[in-house]
This record gives sequence, structure tokens and C-alpha cells, in this order.
Amino acid sequence: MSDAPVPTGPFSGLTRLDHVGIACRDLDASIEFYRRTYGFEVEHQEVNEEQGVREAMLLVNGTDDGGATYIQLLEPTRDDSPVAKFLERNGEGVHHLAFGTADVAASAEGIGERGVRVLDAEPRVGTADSRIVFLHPKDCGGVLTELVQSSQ
Ligand code: CMX
Ligand code: CO
Repeated sequence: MSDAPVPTGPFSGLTRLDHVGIACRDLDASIEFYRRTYGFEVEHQEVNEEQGVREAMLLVNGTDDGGATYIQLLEPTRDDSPVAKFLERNGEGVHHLAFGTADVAASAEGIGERGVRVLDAEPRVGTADSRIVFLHPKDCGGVLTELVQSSQ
């Protein structure tokens, strides 16, 4: 018998807050704000053309399941992207929440069966080759919600 702990968690398979996504107009200025104000450092930066964002992941803390919690800063790369539309309507601010799961397809399927619209029929590529799926904000109490399975 192994002494390894048996994994537990809710039926959805969501076990942690992976990140909070923040829409911003100037990524470098926002990175500087988080560094100067809180001391958070950029762990990863990339452009994701499919999502229409230039983004940075700022590490807040590691977690005991090997995941981590981040602030994701999002600057739009084109005017018709979700983040550009959001900025036009609301200005800068919180854009979405992302929950971590070990199996994004299974989590999305289970949540979809509960009447929440899953926006991606197949998981898409997210930050650092993670696999991501979005849930419709109108079915989640006004909160755009992302499910993320890290690539590690
Ligand atoms: N949070 C809460 N509500 C939101 C929202 C958000 N981020 N974005 C849009 N909405 C609301 C709007 O306010 C609007 O509400 P009303 O009808 O009451 O006015 C409604 O949803 C429709 O909004 P819209 O601007 O017309 O936008 P679309 O329907 O074209 O798109 C959505 C909305 C959620 C389907 C789209 O933004 C989407 O597919 N998002 C997922 C992808 C994404 O956001 N990628 C960027 C992040 C990438 C990453 O995290 O890696
Ligand atoms: Co995100």
C-alpha cells in the first residue's frame, strides 16, 4: 500500500484558483504597478494570437498540488478581441477568473451537463501550453470563468 495521499476535491475536478485575469491597456505599465505595489514578479510573458492578447503571468503563490496562483495581465492585440471589447465597455479591471483542474475536458463536460454554456467545444491553447476552456459569463452570475489544465 502506498502512503501517497488520495486526491480529493469537488465533483467538478476544480481544485484551486489558477489566476485572475485583468484587462489593461498598457501591459508594461500594469506589470510595473504590480511589481512596485506588491512585489509580484513576471514568471511568464507571451503573445497568444488566437485569444488576441499580449499577456503576463505574475506569480502570487505556489500550491501544494504543484499548481500555482497568478495574476494574468491582458493587453489586447486587436480591436475585435474579447479583451478589446471588454475595455471599450468597462475600462480596465477584472476580466475573468480561472480555476485549475487536472483534466480540463472532464471538468468542462461535467459543468456543461449542469446547464452552463461551455464556449469551447475542444480545449484551446492557453498560457505556456496549458489547455483552457471558457464558460459563458451569463451562466456564471456575470463572471467570465476559465478552466485551466497546466502543461506540467
Ligand atoms: N465578464 C463578464 N461579462 C462579460 C464579459 C466578461 N469578461 N465579457 C462580456 N460580457 C458580457 C457583456 O457585458 C454582455 O452583457 P450584456 O448582454 O448584458 O450587455 C454579454 O456578455 C455579451 O458581451 P459582448 O461584448 O457582446 O461579447 P460577445 O458575446 O461577443 O463575447 C464572450 C463574450 C464571453 C463570449 C467572449 O468574450 C469570449 O468568448 N471570451 C472567452 C475568450 C477570452 O476572453 N479570451 C481572453 C483571455 C485569454 C486567457 O485568459 O488566456
Ligand atoms: Co486566463
